[in-house]
Amino acid sequence: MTDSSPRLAREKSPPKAAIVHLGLGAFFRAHGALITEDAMRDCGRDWGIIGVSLRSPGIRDKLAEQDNVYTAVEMSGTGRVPRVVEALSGVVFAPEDPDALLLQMADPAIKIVSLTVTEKGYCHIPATGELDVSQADIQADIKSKHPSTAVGYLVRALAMRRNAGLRPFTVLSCDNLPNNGRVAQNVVVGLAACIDADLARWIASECRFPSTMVDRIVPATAAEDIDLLADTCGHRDLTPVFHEPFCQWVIEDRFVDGARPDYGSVAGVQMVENVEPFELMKLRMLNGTHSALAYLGYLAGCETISDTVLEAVFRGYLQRVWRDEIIPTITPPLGVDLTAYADELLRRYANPAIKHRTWQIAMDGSQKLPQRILGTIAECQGAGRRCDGLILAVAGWMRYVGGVDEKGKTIDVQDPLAERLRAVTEAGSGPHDVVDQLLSVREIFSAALAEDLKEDLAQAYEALAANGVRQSMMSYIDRAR
Ligand code: CS2
Repeated sequence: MTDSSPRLAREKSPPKAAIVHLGLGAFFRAHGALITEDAMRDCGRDWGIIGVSLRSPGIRDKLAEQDNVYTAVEMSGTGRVPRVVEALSGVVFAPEDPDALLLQMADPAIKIVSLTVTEKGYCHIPATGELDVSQADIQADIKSKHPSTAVGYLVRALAMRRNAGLRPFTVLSCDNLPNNGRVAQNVVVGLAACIDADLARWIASECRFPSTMVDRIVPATAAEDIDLLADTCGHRDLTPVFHEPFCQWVIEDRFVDGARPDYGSVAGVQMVENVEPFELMKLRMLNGTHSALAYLGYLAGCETISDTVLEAVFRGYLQRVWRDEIIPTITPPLGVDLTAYADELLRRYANPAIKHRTWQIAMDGSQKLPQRILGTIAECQGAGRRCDGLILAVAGWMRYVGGVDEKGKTIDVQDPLAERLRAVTEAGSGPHDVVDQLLSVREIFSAALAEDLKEDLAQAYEALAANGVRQSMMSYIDRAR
């Protein structure tokens, strides 16, 4: 990037804010923000977004230098299509001034607070979907009026609205969790109940928490892409986002007083009564195989998802896992052909312009495995069907959290439970013991599933250690013909 390139600048005046979005990462900036901007264009009303970063000031600082606009670049085999996004009305780094953010959230002009805070941002117990009150951050948010968690901000802002006699906002979860609206409701009402029972009752009856299914592949932005963009577009953008062409957002149409942008007018968006069939399909077929490819691919030395599916063995593995293990557990949403959906996923994974690192997807496996893979395994086993492909993926995760890849190189394992998982692995005396120890982590595996899985998992784990990823996949493919 040359410093002489002109700085990116806003062309129109910023829209008036009606949405606060918590978690201003690349995903939201390449998905919800774009869709909201399209909806604003169609309905001619202001649904500007105040983007909130909860953890670091970096994005706020960069966006401040360019009037809070940024470039979203669609990447495909045929080229790059840049678009400047002007949907942000403002950007806030929450810890710097929690009171100011709460005041904004309590402003009657705000109708929606949306969230992309990742699985762990809900501070819930994955197995039950309820608030984990034992977490230190949640304990702190019960006591302090200056929250640190997204859940804390939601509760304190809703309390302010109630005290001022205002209507609540809609809480719109956009994270990859089954029933994400329900989980959001559980944790918000759960925290409110620890503070004020009347507030909890008011939120439960007046607030709305629609579930949504979000889908677009958006890798973390890499430094070299930023340079390339400056060369292609001629303007300097400190924080662009790069995404695939595919975009889907399925939203339950339950908003407080019906107040929402005309999302339904935007291509790729569906307003529905019940999002569950879409969520299940996407979490199991896309995110489940993404995680499988992340662990197995990383161990085998593949840097990105597109690198994995360049190899016939990974493609063969994927196709069998979809056909024999995942699809049989899913009731498709009306009109959707799951085999065609799988074919399209494979094409999306193969997009050579998207550099989605296996390491990035491998993060936070303890929070992801249950809804992405373990539910499918439990259902297969319940129906008496084998699911050796998914078991191999879990064994891959177990090898991954052990912290050493197939070439003996150390892995930087990022997971809220990383230390515990590593300690458990190191204390294990031999493969069977390691598998047993990891299966005893109850946040991830139920006792019943652990019991059902232990023999097959130990075998898969040993095979991975002895023969490596590719050979193990090959044997699986041979058995599944
Ligand atoms: C990925 C998702 O990082 C991950 O865990 O599986 O971010 C995935 O790219 C999106 O859900 C696609 O919609």
